[in-house]
Amino acid sequence: MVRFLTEVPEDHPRYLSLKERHAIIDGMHQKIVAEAGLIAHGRGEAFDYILGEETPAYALIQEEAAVAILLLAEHPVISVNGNVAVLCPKELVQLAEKTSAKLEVNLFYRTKEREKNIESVLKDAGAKEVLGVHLGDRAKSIPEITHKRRIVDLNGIFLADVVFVPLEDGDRTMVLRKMGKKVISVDLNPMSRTSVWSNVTIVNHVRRATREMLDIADDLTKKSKEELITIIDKYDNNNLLQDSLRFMSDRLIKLAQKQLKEG
Ligand code: PTJ
Repeated sequence: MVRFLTEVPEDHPRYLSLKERHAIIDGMHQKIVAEAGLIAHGRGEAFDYILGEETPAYALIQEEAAVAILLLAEHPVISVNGNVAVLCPKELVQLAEKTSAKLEVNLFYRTKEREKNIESVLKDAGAKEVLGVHLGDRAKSIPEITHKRRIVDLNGIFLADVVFVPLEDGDRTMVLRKMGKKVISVDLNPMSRTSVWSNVTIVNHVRRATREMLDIADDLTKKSKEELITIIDKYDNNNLLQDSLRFMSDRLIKLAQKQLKEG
């Protein structure tokens, strides 16, 4: 469990954002989050500010397609890094339960210490099984990747047909696609390599996205296989990425007009 060390005054106008920022900093001190995770979080914050820190309508369509793919998968795996272990561990564990997915720790800045710490965070959040740790003979290597994200679990990402990668750096997404796997990502930056290469890109804050996916999963588990296939067939990731960029640019124009009137 992450110990929250920094007190944030509840009456602060940006309480939630500050609380989250300090959770990431505390997570770094406790060797859960990588140092670069702070920079990645800051980049995400900037994009979320443009979204107005709310889920736009297009993201709900992306999230629905993502859940449909997870529910139809034979071996779905949720890949967990340091940032998401701090931001939404319970949501990830529950999503894994609802979609029969496995949880696997997969790190860019992989150390044994961080692996074990993230495993503990997930177990504290209710996970019964965590792959990607204590690998031994189960360690497999993804071809073409030279950094440590290449190390995957034989029973997890290696075998998976669908991999959910909340918060990612792009090159693995491309290689996973080349290996014939479907990739679902969450990235507030719709222009990142991960966003462009994923089968389904959710352009939303990972905490909001995973929470909403839990409700969507409750809804979609009541649907037939054919209905889930229809959701996926109708889905066009490229169109939705364009919608997300349009949403952001419209927001910026509206903000500029407001500023002009008020200023
Ligand atoms: O824990 P590790 O060792 O696996 O390392 C994880 C990090 C995040 C450091 C590593 O994957 C990394 O360097 O990622 P990047 O290349 O900085 O990409 C992170 C992407 O996530 C950026 O495009 C950010 O805009 C986006 N992002 C950051 N915070 C959020 C986010 N997207 C959704 N929700 C967020 N809260």
